[in-house]
Amino acid sequence: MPRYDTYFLMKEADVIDYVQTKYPGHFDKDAVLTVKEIGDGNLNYVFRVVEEKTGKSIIVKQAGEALRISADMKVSTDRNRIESEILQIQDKYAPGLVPRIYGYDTVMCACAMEDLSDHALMRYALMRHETFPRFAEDISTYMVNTLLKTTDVAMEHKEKKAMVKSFINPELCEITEDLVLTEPYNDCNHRNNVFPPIADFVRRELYEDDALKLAVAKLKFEFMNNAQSLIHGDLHTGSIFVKQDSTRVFDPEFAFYGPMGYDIGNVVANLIFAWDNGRAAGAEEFCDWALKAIEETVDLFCQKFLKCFDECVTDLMAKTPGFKEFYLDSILSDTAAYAGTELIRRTVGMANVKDVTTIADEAKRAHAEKVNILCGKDYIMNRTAFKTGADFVAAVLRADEAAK
Ligand code: SR1
Ligand code: MG
Repeated sequence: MPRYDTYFLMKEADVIDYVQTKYPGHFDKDAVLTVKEIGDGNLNYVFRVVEEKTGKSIIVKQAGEALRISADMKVSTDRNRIESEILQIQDKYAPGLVPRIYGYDTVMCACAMEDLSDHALMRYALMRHETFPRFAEDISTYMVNTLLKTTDVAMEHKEKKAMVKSFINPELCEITEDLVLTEPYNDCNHRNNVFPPIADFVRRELYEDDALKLAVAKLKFEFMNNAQSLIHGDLHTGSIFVKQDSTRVFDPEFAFYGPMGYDIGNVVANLIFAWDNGRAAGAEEFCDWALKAIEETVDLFCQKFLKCFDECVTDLMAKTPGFKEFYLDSILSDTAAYAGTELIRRTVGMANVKDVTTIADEAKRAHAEKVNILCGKDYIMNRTAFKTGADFVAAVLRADEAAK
């Protein structure tokens, strides 16, 4: 029997023994267990272990040395430690909005966590045009609590710097620097996935737009240098589980100290992908909900941010009248800009989203992709103009008209 003192990539057949060895007591030692690999992301392996008789279950998530999306891409397995530690921190700041971590193993680069199989992966639920009335309320609470409370505004500054050090995540950040903030504008690594019917549009609107490239170059260096708060780093709808009365954010392996607008912008952009899908299917009620969810997410974030700022501000200078409004303004401007980079990179970059790629009708998919690119450019080039949820929604509708 392996003693798990040397790393190896587990197969389904290894996982029951692993769970019984590493987490004794979670199941009876003679429990009859089944295991299935259910991972759906680009990077890791996710195993669900279930005891049918009692309904008890556990998730084991293991980081492989090569990424699932591409065997050529190798990334440090330390991402599993980062993810486990961050989920434990976030459970304190945003209780009930992240999965519980039972433990993690730095040798096997695997963590065990609460099974949320009673929830649905948000991206797939949205592709079925299901709506979630609690979503804006929950995600705005999650973002205010995990983002504002990890800044220098709220934290003791030396403690915050120790967190910056502990969660430095150079390899995963490099993926974002390349896939989100470089390649969509030049295809320098020849791995963009451009939908052939819009190839000329992409060349004209992205590869040949020097003003856009300059704006994105500034955003790239803002991403790399603004250690503002402990961000999730990949807050798309494939990192969120939902059911009607619950929202849980998981998979923060891209987390590091960066600009909080990156997370908020990712949520906005991924709701737009859901809207694209609903629009192509003629699901009008769903589309209205998606736009409302964008509006409410931004507006609730602003309201809760201002309240939370007063409750948790510790820095004397940050208490200066006018500072919190200035700070929120800069976050909204970053939110717009990074919503723009997410819209563009998921449309033309290496890692696309199924909401859009599964639109079967070629003309409708081309339209959706043009909307994403035009809306993304508007968010980036006019970033300081987006102050309310309604401003964010208006840009989607403008792009929809312009793409016709
Ligand atoms: C190589 S990983 C591709 C993408 O998947 C992750 O979820 C991140 O979004 C990353 O950019
Ligand atoms: Mg992920």
